Amino acid sequence: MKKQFLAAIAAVTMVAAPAIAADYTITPMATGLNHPWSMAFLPDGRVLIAERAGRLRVLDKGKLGSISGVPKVYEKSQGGLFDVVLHPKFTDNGLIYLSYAAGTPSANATHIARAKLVGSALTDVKVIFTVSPTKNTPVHYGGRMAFLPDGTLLMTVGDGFDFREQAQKLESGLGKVIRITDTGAIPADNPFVNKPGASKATWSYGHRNEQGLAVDPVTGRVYESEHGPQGGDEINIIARGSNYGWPVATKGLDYSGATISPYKTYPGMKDAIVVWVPSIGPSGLAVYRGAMFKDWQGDLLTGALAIPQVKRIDMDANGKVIGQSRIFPEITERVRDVRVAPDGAIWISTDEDEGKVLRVTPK
Ligand SMILES: [Ca+2]
Repeated sequence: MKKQFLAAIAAVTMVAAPAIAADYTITPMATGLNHPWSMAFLPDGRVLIAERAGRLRVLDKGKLGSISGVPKVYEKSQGGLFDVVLHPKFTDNGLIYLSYAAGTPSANATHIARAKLVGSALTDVKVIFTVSPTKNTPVHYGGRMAFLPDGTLLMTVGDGFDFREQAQKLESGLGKVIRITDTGAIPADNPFVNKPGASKATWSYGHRNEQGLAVDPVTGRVYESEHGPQGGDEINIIARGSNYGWPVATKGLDYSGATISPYKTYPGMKDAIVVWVPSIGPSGLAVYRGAMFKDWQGDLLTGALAIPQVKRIDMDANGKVIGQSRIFPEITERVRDVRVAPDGAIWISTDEDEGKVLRVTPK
C-alpha cells in the first residue's frame, strides 16, 4: 500500500512539475569578470566581453585574454565601459564600437568610440560621439547601442538622474535615443535636424535610463527597455521622433514615495508595451531569432538587476505582448546582459565583482 502510494506521488510529481531544468544546459564560459556589461560575437568564434571597470576581454576557445587600446573610461558608480558592438560589415572592415562614460566627476558624459580590431589590439581609435551637455552625476548613462538595418547606429542616453526635465527638452542630449552614421555624422533624415536649437542626433526622447536596446533582424522593429523610478520600468517600441513620456508620464513614484507626475499616460506620448511595478531593473535585451530555441522566434529576452532573473517576453507576429515568464530560474545573480549567439545559444552575463558569462543551450 505504502509503496503504491509513493509511486502515485512520484507519478503526479513528474506530471505536475514540468522538467524545465532538463530542457536546457547552463554552461559557465568565463568567471572572475568585473561586472561584465556586454558581449559581442566575432566571426572567428572569439567573444568580446566589456568589463565595466574599463577592460575589454576576449574569450578564445575557453581562454580569457585582453584587448589593448581601450579608451580611458570614467569608472564611478554606474559609470565605466558599457557596450561593445560590431559594425554590420565587420568581416570586411574589422570595425567595432564601444560606449563608455568619460570625463571628470564634475563634467562627464556617455561617449562612443570606433576602432579597428587587429588581433588583440584596437587601432585607429576615434571618439565619434559625445553626449552634450556633460553632467556631474555618475549615474543614468544609458549606453546601449544597436545598428539599424539601414546601417545607422542607435545609442541610448539616460537622463543623468538629477536632470530628468531635460528628457523632454529637445535642446538637451540627455534622456534620448540618438542616431548617428557609422562615422559619427548626423543622418540627414534624423527627425529634428531642421529644428533650431535641437540636439540633431536625437531619434526619440522622453527616456529615463535605458539599459536595453535590440533590433529584430526580421521585422526591423526596435525594442528598448528603461528603468523607471520606484516602479514603472518599461519596454518600448522605438519610433522615429517619438516622445516616450518621462518624466511627464510614468507609472512609477519617486524614491521618496512622492508622486512625480499625475499622469500615467499622456496624449501624444507613447505608452510602453511592458510595464513592471514593482521594478525588476531590466538590463541587456535581445530579440530571439536563433536556431536552438525554436518556439521562441521573435520573443524578447531580458536580464534583470533589481529582481535578479532572466525573463522571456512572449510576442506575437505583430509585436504584441502575449505574456511573460521567468526562464532559467537556476540563474539567481543580478543579470547584466543577454545576447543571442550566431549559433542560437543564449549568452548571459552576471553583474558582480566576480561576474560570470554563461551559455544556455537546449538539451
Ligand atoms: Ca515611458
